[in-house]
Amino acid sequence: MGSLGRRLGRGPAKYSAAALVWRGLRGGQWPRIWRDAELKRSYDAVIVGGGVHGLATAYYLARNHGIKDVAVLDKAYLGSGASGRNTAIVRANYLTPEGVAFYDRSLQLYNTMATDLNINVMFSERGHLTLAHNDSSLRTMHWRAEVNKLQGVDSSVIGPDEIKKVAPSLDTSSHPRYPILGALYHPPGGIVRHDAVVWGYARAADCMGVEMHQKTEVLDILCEGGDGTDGKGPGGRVVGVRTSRGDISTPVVVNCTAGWASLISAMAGVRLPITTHPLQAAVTEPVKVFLPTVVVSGSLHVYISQTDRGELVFGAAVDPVATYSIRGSLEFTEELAGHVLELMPGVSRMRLLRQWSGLCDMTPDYSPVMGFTGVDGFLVDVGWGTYGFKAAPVSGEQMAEAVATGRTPELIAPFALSRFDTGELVGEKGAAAVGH
Ligand code: PYC
Repeated sequence: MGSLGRRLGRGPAKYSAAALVWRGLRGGQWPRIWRDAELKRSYDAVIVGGGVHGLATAYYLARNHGIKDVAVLDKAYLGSGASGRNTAIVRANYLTPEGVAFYDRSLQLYNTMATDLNINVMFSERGHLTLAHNDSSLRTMHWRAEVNKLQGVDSSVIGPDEIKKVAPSLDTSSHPRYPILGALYHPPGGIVRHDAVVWGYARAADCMGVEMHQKTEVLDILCEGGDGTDGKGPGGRVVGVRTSRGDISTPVVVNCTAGWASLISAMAGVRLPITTHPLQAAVTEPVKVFLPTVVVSGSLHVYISQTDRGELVFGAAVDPVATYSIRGSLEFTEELAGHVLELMPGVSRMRLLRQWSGLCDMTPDYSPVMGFTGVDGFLVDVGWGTYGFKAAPVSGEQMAEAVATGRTPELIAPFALSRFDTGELVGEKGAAAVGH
């Protein structure tokens, strides 16, 4: 294990393998993995949202562009939003060429993340099966497979016999109400330990001088020159941020929030075409590992993976109403259990241990909104629906490039906010994990 501290020039021995073993054996005195810095009154850039997107943006600003006078602000704790609530699935088998190229770059970055950040993110490239239960979804799977292959991404449609070999616990017989007719098989897909990604980016950014400020709520974005009230809106420029701990001056604010993306953007006078819905998930008790791949069923609105510890992790579609409430519901559990048992009757005696939910910002075309806005210095990396975790590395890399160069990188150009004016949408509904 190389020393991140040595490479990044701070605390040389702090993260070496020898130091970790020594501390483990002595049983105590673990150092903080990021500093608790004083909040300054000015920064070169402020990032709102201390989840994987905000932290990755800060990391790449410092690492790729030498921009280190950066504050990441979060009203709660790092990873407290969608970063710590998602089901940790990664894949690049999207439907549009723009989506495939973008998520493929993210998978490449996930592949080298453990070495880049010197942390075991438990990346498990175990393959990803999207089941088709009717002719129209089978047709979409073929469509996705062809788009993927053209872009060099490994995906193909397989039939029930091969599905049975990949995931023996699935009922591939003709008995179920919705028999499995085929699947899109995507070997490079898998799962990653989401908390480790948060900690890895935070630690690495901290080592380069970025500051993370938790429990620091953004109350307003301060602008000048715009045509709205308080100098906000089109034609304006960012001059600072009002926080629960005082005002900060800065020429650049990047909105990397999920759940509150439209509220934060409205503070700069920028309107987003987003509605916010909760998404519920659940986990079982651990059992011996039997599910070697990720399984998704669009028609049954469910995705399933098994952690290395043996728990089954389940997710579903977003709740049908727009709300900021993240209460769990019995309807979700009932429906989930019914659908899972239809796919895998053998798990009927497993017990659900926990369920939780998080907020998803849905856009009309099921693609994110990234890049510059009509307000100079105000950038957005938002609208991640139910697929934000898998995009964090590439989003951070590309948003950092946009901030540093003042230009929109090619990979994120299709996701500009202006597409909702021009009508050039990037329709990814057919590849959003489950039907919405
Ligand atoms: O888009 O792969 C996906 C996904 C998994 C869980 C929620 N969305």
